[in-house]
Amino acid sequence: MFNKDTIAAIATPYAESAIAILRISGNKAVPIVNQIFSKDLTTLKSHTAHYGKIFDENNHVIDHVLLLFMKGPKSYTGEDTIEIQCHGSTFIAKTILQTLINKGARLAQPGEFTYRAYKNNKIDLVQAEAVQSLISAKNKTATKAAQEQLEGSLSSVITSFQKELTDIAAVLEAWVDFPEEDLAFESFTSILNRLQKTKEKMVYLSNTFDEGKKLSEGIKICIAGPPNAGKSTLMNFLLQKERAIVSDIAGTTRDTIEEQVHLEGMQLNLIDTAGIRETDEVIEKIGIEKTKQAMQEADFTIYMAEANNIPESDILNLLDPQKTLLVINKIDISHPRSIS
Ligand SMILES: Nc1nc2c(ncn2[C@@H]2O[C@H](COP(=O)(O)OP(=O)(O)OP(=O)(O)O)[C@@H](O)[C@H]2O)c(=O)[nH]1
Ligand SMILES: [Mg+2]
Repeated sequence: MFNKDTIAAIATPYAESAIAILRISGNKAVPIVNQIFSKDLTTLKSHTAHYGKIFDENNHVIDHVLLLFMKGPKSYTGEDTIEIQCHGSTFIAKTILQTLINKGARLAQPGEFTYRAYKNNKIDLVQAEAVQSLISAKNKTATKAAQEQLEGSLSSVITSFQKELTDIAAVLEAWVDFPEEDLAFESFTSILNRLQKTKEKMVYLSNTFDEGKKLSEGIKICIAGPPNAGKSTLMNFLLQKERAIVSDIAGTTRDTIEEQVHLEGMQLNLIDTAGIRETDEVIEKIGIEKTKQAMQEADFTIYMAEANNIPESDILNLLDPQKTLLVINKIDISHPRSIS
């Protein structure tokens, strides 16, 4: 149930840092903070920053802080909200939090500030989800997508579906309730068309889910192929560092190696794998099994082969053409045969 307690929490990670930020939200935020801050908050203008001291219960200074005051409803949660920026010692932040709790605040649950923003109609559920995506965004593209969602782009599409379906339901109900009236304001075909169009738009939107997931988690690209093809060389080149061991001994890479690289804002999760070949060697066999699994799980596979040793077409035919790029390597020392 939505609680009207005044809540408080440390908003920054619990670790030593330059500053730490505490947040307090609720209708008692001002009276609670007023008991421990060196300035009278009731005289301060909303959306202003103030330098001052925070005291403990024995009137000893805990820290010199910067305090931001945002009067509700013009705040993130829609309630009176105060942010306290103190020095980033975990002891200082914890002591201020404990003092706030002793003065009447309650420790916030995880996500409770955003929950209050939702309950107070500051954001809808889709935007609340975007806040989490924005916090966990690891690259430029994912950040942009989360920001757009937070600004309401996805919410407005979902609202338009809701509106269209409510309109259609109203027409259908009118037909059912007043069959004798012969309500001819919309034909049956036109209603079917509208439903069909809305369905198509919904399917299109739900198909973008995978795309969104790739944006936030990155695209998994597996580099696979026969031993000695140059897979690890390619991996190192893309990473611009000597991450994987390269040698002319076939079977050098035994285990899968995963590393990330960013390309124009997109995160690529590159996986170098053990070369695929028939072998009785136990460890290499396990590595090859892992290669096959990595290929299955990957969004895309770069299948690399040597120009003078291109696998037979029955092997190549096993590759999924939709998500495989065949790369012929070592053309400097050979001439590729034609691939059927
Ligand atoms: N001539 C030539 N040699 C290359 C090229 N690319 C890689 N090599 C060499 O080929 C050998 C094998 O390269 P790796 O990158 O270790 O091959 P791999 O596919 O990872 O091999 P495994 O880990 O054993 O499966 C190394 O000696 C590389 O220097 C290329 O384009 N031309
Ligand atoms: Mg290798």
